Amino acid sequence: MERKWWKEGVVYQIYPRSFYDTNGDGIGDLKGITAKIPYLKELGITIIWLNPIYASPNDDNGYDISNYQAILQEFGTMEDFEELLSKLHKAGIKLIMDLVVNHSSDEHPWFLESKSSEDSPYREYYIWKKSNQDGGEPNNWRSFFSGSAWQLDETTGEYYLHLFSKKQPDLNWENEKLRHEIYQMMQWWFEKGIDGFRMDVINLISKVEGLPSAGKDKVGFDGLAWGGEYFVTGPRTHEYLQEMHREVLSKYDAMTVGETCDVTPEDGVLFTGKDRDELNMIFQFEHVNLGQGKEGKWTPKPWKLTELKEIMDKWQTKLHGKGWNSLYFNNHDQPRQVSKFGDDKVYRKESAKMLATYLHTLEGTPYIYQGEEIGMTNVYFEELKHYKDLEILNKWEEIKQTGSLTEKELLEGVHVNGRDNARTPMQWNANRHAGFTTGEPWLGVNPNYAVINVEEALKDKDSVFHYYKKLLELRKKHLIMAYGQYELLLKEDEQLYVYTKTLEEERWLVLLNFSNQKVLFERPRQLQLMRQELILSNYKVDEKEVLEKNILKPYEARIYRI
Ligand code: ISL
Ligand code: CA
Repeated sequence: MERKWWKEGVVYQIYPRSFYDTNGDGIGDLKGITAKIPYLKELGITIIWLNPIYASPNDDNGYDISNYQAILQEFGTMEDFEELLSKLHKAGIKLIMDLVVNHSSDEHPWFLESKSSEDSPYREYYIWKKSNQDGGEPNNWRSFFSGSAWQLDETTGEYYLHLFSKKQPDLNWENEKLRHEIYQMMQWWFEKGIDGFRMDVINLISKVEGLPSAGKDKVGFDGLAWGGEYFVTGPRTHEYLQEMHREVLSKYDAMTVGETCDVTPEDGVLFTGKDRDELNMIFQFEHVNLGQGKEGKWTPKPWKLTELKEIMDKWQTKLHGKGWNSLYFNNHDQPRQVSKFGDDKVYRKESAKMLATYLHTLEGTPYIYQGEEIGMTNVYFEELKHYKDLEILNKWEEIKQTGSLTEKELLEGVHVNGRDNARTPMQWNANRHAGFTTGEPWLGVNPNYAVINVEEALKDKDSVFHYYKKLLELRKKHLIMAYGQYELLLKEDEQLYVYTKTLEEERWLVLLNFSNQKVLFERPRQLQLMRQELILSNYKVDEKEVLEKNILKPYEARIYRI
């Protein structure tokens, strides 16, 4: 096992817009993060990942960048950033930034230049095409945010590609000049002292030459098609990442995590393999995409524990000794984990602790998304108009035209999977707007803040927060949590998730009840117990209770040394 700080650390993800507002404009800011360093320190995290804080027209909350080397005014100044970074480092916390370079904003000077004329030196910074023979879009690709992935620009009469919103034109990575501009910009941030990058949709940067239309069999209700085969982990992806590593990453003790959709563990080994010189780890999506129906996330359906086991087991075993996993259940794009994978009503605390026990005992680096550590839940706004996310709003426009879902059906889907579930303001206390702002918050707070908030969690010794704190302390003491090899038991069980962890002579057993019922655990015969020492549990357990036939309470979690 090769020890690394980014393997042993625990990452805390901050969505700055919703974290803490210090000037009453209803928008979280950098000073707000600095103010909360003592809180983060107490929790015990060692790395922070910040969602984009760069200059942006905010079509997609900062994922549309108009200046990669300036701070979004609403968030503060470059001085505020420098102060944050130096205070984090003083507190022993590292900082990784979001790198969004599959696309920029359409208001980036590169794009303004690029669209001005076919002869612009910046033309080749983006992906331009003439219309097809019928005068329509160059191909049939659907964008991630509904509608065609192409937008006609009047100035030159050509279309530009945007896999996301039309204000997020895709950068042309085929262009070496563009690539080197990006490497220089990354270097500039490293020289400022940051510790790494989370790379947005980094496996979309290489597109298949000619940008062919997807097959007729892929065309959907909107006449468009998912063109993933032509841009997901395209032909030059690994070449670009190796070049980036050579030019920039290899010069720093950097942490990198790539956001990669539609990847297999085999891809995972290619992206994160020790000798590949690409990335340290990736975010894969298979487990968070569980339970999607005919219109994907908008039409949720039940998922089974055996499906989750199959996915996670595959990633755990196939990357062991070869690559490295990142461990997460939620982030700024996903519903709250306790709502999706646990129970956000009766067993909110129990299931939040159980899920934490799971993620923090798998092999890999765990990520905590802000508010997860106090068990924040999905928000169930009563009308679509209360949501702000363009993914939701674009889908709403789309269904008005296609009629593929009713408004009520869409609202139900949004309640389960909408991205704003994760983006409601952090709940600090029971005061107005959860203590997030003295003004009007940019997105409504979750009405449950009177019960679920940081102040409450700090007071209650039995809170989700204090359980996370214990887990993080344990992780600092016991290398087996990060590095131990995972082995699944009771593969077919639909309620219990049981596995062992092994590191040299050390062996742990993790017992998790993923259901809201009492479940009988019968010790599998192949599981030998040399000893039985309870390390952590989310209910009171009689330490003398012998592991043989035991009743596990709803969402119970136990870790034993055996
Ligand atoms: O959120 C999703 C599910 O509908 C994804 O499709 C998501 O858009 C995808 O994972 C890419 O996410 C990243 O890039 C987007 C940005 O909107 C997301 O917030 C970001 O995490 C475009 O930059
Ligand atoms: Ca503010």
